[in-house]
Amino acid sequence: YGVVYDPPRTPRSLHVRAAQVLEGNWTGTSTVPSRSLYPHQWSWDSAFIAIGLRHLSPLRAQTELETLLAAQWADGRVPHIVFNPSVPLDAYFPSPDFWRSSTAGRAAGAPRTAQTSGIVQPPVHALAAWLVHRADPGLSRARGFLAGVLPRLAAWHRYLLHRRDLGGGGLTSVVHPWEQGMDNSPCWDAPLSRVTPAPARSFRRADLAHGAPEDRPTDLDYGRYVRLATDYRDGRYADGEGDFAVEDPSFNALLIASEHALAEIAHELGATGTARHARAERLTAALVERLWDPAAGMFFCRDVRGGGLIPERSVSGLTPLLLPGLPRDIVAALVRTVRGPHFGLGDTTRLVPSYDLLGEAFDPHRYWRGPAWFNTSWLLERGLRLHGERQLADDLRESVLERADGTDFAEYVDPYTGEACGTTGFSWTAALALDLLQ
Ligand code: 9WN
Repeated sequence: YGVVYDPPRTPRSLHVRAAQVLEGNWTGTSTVPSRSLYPHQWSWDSAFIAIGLRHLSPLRAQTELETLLAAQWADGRVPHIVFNPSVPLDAYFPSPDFWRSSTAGRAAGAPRTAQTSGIVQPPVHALAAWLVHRADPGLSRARGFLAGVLPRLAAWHRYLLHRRDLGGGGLTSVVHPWEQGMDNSPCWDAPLSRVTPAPARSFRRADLAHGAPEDRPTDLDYGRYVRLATDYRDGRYADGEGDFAVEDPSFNALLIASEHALAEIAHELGATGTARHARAERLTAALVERLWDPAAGMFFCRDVRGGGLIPERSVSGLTPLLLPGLPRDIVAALVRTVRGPHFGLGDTTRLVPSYDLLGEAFDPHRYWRGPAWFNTSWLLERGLRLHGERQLADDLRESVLERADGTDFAEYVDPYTGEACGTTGFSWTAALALDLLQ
């Protein structure tokens, strides 16, 4: 007696630490991907973040999406970055003075006050909005959340399907590697080789102050990114003229999944949603027709300017597994491919590598040229579960949680060793771990 009861300290749970990452990265109206490397709001990050945030605060999750959509351009595009005006210009490159959205973007209807980039990112937003709604339908209805976002999401999809059908086959094209979200994927090497890089001295990278150069894209890649973005800006962000146009399987699959979600949203608001489901099915057929490669057992990108499929195996070509309307033989082939030697899931790897383990350009540390990312594993986990591959999905879920935990929510990891790469305290890693914990 006389002893004060003082229980041994237990390590803080994964749930609590994930919540702390998201709390620390919250600005009051949205969440930055990383305080150091990415100090603004990013489009597809916010969608993934909202999917996790809904388990902590449905209100914050709704606000995250509303903040992003408030910066939508009048032509329907949702910008890939919404800049935080209180962050110094040199904290991230390219900064608002590069994009000049409120002047160069005027013809395309950029907002007058908010500063944004002029390119887009994958349309995960309608899927996120639907999942966020379902986390707390009462709050969502009371705030008119879905009724508020539906017109914006519909305009966003319209922009992609009409202004960005550059190949003429019904699919959407990306006009910059940053749009697709996997910046330096080897899929872009061939189409990028036709782009004359901007001189290295004409810009100053900010990312190298926070990330190891061997984990980031090269200076040559950056020269080409800058050239493409400069040309797009100088053309007043009009679509259809640039040197780079690629139909990407992951970008289009996310659009299709979001189109299905938009049908659910419309249905919830009293419409039938049938036409949107039908459109999603037509897009799925176009995806198979234009991008499926039976010999490889996966989807490839199509180089719209160069005129053919790009024979590089990237995780992007597996992502369509998340689609409900995919033919059974294609589902079976994708499952074989993800377990086979090129991706090694459950064999040599525990999270899905971003690129072909046997590919010439494979590098286990360099960004999207091999490392495993948490958002792509989350998407594949959903796809495997949807198509009845329960054991594979369970194992992948376990690995995502274990690596998120063991790396302090790394941005990405070495696909063989699971070692952390890039930054830590990365928002979508924390958010998607939270989602899988439920
Ligand atoms: C350029 C924010 C973004 C992600 C992308 C990822 C990376 C930016 C960069 O970071 O891209 O948009 O500066 O490298 O590739 O997927 O959205 O997390």
